[in-house]
Amino acid sequence: MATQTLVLPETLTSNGNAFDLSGETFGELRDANGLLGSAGALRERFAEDGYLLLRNYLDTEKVLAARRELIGRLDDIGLIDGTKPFMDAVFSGDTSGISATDRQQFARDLRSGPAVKEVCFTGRVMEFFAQFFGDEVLHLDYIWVRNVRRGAATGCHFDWVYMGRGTRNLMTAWIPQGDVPLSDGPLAILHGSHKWHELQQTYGAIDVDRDKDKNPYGGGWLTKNPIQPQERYGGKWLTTEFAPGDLLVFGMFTLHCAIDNESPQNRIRLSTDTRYQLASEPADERWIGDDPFGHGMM
Ligand SMILES: O=C(O)CCC(=O)C(=O)O
Repeated sequence: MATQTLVLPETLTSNGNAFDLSGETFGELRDANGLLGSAGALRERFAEDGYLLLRNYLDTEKVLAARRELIGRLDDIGLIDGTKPFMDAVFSGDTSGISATDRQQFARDLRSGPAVKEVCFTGRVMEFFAQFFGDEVLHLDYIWVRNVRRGAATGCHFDWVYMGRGTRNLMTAWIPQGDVPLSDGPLAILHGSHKWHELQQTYGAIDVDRDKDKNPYGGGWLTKNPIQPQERYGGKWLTTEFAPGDLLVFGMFTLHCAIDNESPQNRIRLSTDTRYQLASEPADERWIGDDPFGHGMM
């Protein structure tokens, strides 16, 4: 039985909008470690919850190597405060190196490091999806590296609006590349949202590239305000404090957002998100290849 261990602060926000932290509307993600080894039980839980959380599942050393690699790249352009422990990834406050750097090239450098690729595309993650899908797995090649400084957060969205040109049976792996305590802006999942068919047929039917300029959401996010979908449809926002080795998996129609990074130490939140499917099913070509362009190009 999952127990509630999360100690909540007075307020938590996403893009400045406060969550309702009362017990019926906010809680903690439950882990699915006890179901490992039974694909049927994992699929059943996923169908029920719209996500699976596996604690301490990935090779922690490899995750820490990926973290080191990412921080090294941020440090190369002056974003890391050298007076603080390197692995804390404390923001230097100096963004002059970013403006001088080609942002797209820098994002490419972040996602193409060997240690990050190893965590996302080999070993435990692939083993998990092989078990979950029960057949040969294809990973999309794009690694979305999030290096989120204080004050920033991802708005509420379905991943499908960005990568909906292949199978609907596509899964996201959100991997904390290091500790992500509540203060540093972890991901939150709106429990129950994967069953909201009306939202799938409205907002969920947009394609951010095809419907560029003419979708009512002005981009890929449903809203910046996590309360809004809850007021309309219900559901419970769930999050947790993540540690290196944790793996969070969810589907294309599970609404999620990030909590604002309010790190008192000014830590940069580091995570990756990547996608997996059955090799036999159609894949969204925008996310495949040596240097996939992702969305926003066609
Ligand atoms: O980490 C984030 O801020 C957003 C991640 C996300 O949207 C995803 O994993 O699909």
